[in-house]
Parts: sequence; structure tokens; C-alpha cells
Amino acid sequence: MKEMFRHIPKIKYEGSSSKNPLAFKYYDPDRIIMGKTMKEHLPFAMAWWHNLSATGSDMFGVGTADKSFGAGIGTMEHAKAKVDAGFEFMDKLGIEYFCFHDVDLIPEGETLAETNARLDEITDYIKEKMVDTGKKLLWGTANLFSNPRYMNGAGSSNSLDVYCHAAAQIKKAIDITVKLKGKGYVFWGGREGYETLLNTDMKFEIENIARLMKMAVEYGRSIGFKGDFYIEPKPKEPMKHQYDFDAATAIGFLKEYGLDKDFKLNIEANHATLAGHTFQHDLRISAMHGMLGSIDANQGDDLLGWDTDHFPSNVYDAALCMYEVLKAGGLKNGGLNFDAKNRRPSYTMEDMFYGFILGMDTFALGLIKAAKIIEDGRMDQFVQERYASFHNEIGVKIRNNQTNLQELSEYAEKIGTPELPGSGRQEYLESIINSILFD
Ligand code: XLS
Ligand code: NI
Ligand code: NI
Repeated sequence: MKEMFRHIPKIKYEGSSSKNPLAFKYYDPDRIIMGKTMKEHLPFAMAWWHNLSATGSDMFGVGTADKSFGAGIGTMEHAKAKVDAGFEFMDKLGIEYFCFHDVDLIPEGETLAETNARLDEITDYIKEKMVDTGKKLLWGTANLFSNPRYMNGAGSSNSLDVYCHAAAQIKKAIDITVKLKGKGYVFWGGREGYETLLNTDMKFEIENIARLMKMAVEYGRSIGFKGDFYIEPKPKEPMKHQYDFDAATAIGFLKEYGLDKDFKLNIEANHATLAGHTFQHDLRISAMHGMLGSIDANQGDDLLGWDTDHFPSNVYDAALCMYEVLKAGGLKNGGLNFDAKNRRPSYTMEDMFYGFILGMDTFALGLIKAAKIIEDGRMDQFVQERYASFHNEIGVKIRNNQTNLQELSEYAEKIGTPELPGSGRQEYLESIINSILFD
């Protein structure tokens, strides 16, 4: 088999003083942080779609990057060349996991049967490579948004036939995820939303999505899938409004329809910010419900209002992300999937590696700094003390749901006018973070 990235060596850790662009400055896989190796804390994954398929095309122009890997686009030979390229890429970077949509793997056939046969063939090939290399599938998913038939969504489509076609695609995508021992299965509701309420029965659509997910869980469990199902919330784009708006909305939906035992959330940084939240916010919401499943590690651009999927470079955000992950006890079945792409003018093979080196180093730094924030202890201690007033007798009663408005009113009368609550000390806390980040 020919080497695809011939001029690229294996990427090694060389430390922060290294000037070698093809080396890690912070990601040192064997370094121990809080009792685990960096590699264990940071289960990085390659997204098949951005890394092996996307060429940088946008609505103003065609692609700039050549992802043919020496084969004719649209052929099974090309599908296999992508597998070869992907495994070589993961190997050179020391990445253990990958993620895919069904149609990232193969050119879609004329019929479901043809598409499915191609999926069987390519997953046989991928499976062999996995056995040889030890690489693993983090999660699989079905692309239910690109084909014109999904213009009104899949689970939320007004068309029964489209709904059933989506069901068939999901069934097959779960089959191949299980075949490749995937640890998760994702639902990103690409077009599960609406363009205008004037033509939309929102209640019907949301219930239909829930029914489809229930069937997916039943099917997955029936064929032995033990991993997690995930919803990946996003507020909009491509639709004007998407039903899985943000973490809180998705959790409410999962609980409403009894899906919360099988599902967790896959939080994407750029989706959280599109929803008007910080990345940390959606991670916290998920974690506090015990539903922080996996992460799509990327970042947006503050000045652009869409999902730009930049490789993460913001160490501040990565540190707060890893702070949430460490506090939540780590990612169990989940990982850090680089749902990220190079900028259109960064079109060379080297750029593919620079993107991942940037992202992996950013999260390595984030992990190092998050551990320091926790070990330093001042922030956690401050938060704890901030609520200390709830430790007295009446506070304990409130926390145990053992009181009522009558008793609280009597207490309030007894104490007279309350003192002002303690200072929030935001600036003090921000300066602690800065001193840890930049020491
Ligand atoms: C798009 C989503 C998508 C999901 C997988 O915005 O991030 O890439 O991660 O369908
Ligand atoms: Ni996205
Ligand atoms: Ni994503």
C-alpha cells in the first residue's frame, strides 16, 4: 500500500521550546496528569467528513484541497484510498479514534440496497485496518441532511416516505457502528427544525423525532449495542431553528420522551456559542444531569455568526472545558472529536497535520491548566464558601425539601433586613485563572 502523506513523519512530542512545526509542543501522550496519562484524558478522534472528504468548497467557490488520494472521486477505489489515508493519518498523529457519517465512507448508490452493499464492503476493509492498527470507532452516525430528500428534515419530515428512508439509513448506520464496535451513535438534527412556523406542525414533528429515536434505541439494544446514543445540540444552521437548540433543550426533550437513560449529549463548542452560550455552559448543563457524553472539539469565530468549525486554538476555553470534564469524572464512552476543518486557503497536506497539532496541543494545554486550577483549589473553595449560608439549620431544611413558605417567612421576620450577599469576586477569580494560564 502506498504512503499517502509521504513527506510527513510521525508527529512526536518535542516540548514547548521546539520550533518544529510537525511536532507536539504540549501533547505528551504518556505524561501523567491527576493519575492518568494525557492520552487517557484526551481520547482524540478524527472526523471522516472534514478530514478525508471536505475540500474547502463554500457557497462562493469550489474546493481548494485535493482529497482524491490518488483515486477517482465517486468510486469505491476512492472510498478505500480514504480509508488508507485516514489510518495513516491517525497513525502519524497518534490518534486512537475516528467518527463518520454513513455517506462519508462511500459514494451513495442509486438504491438503498446498493448503498448498503457498499457500506458492507468498506466496513469489511475498515475492520481489517482496525485489527491491524488498534484504532477504534468513537461514534457513527447517518447523514440525514445532505441529500435533497431531507430538505424538510428526516424525523421531522412531512413525508412518510422520507421518514422511512431515514429509518432505513439509521438502521444500517447502527449496524455498521456495532460491526466496528463503536462506543457511541450520534443524532445531530441537521435539518430537524423549521424554516417557518407558517407551514409547520411543531408538536407532530418533535414527537416523530422522539419515535424515531426510540426505535433506534430498541433496534440498537436488540443487536447488542452497549454504547451511548448521543444528541448533538445545535440551535440553527442549516435550518432557521433546530429543535435540539442547546443542551438544556435537548435534555428536556430526552426526559419528556423517556430517552434519557440511553442518551447523553455530544457537545460541540461552536454549537454552544451559536446558541448564545459559552462552551463551558453547555458542558456544565450536561454534566449536572449526568449526561456529558462526548465532545466535538472545535471553535467558532466571534465575528462570524455560523458554524465555522475552526480547529480549537483558544486555550482559555479548552482549559474551562477540561475543567468541566475533570470535574465530571472524565468522558466515559466519549472522546474529543475534531469536528473541525482547515480554512479554505490552508489547502495542503501539511495543513491537515497543522490543524490537528494545533487542536491536540490546545487541549493538552487545556488539560494541564484545568488540573492546575483544580489542584490550586482557590476557585472551588470560593464557590463552596459562596453558598455557606445554606449550611445552617434552615438552609439544611431547604436543601432537604423539609420546610415551607410559612416557616421561611417566620425566619425572615426574625432576622430582619438581610445583609447583602457576599461579593461575587469575579475579577479576583479571573486573575487566578490568568495567573495559572500564563505562569
Ligand atoms: C454539524 C455537525 C455535524 C455532526 C455530525 O454542524 O457538527 O458535523 O457533528 O453529524
Ligand atoms: Ni457543527
Ligand atoms: Ni459536530
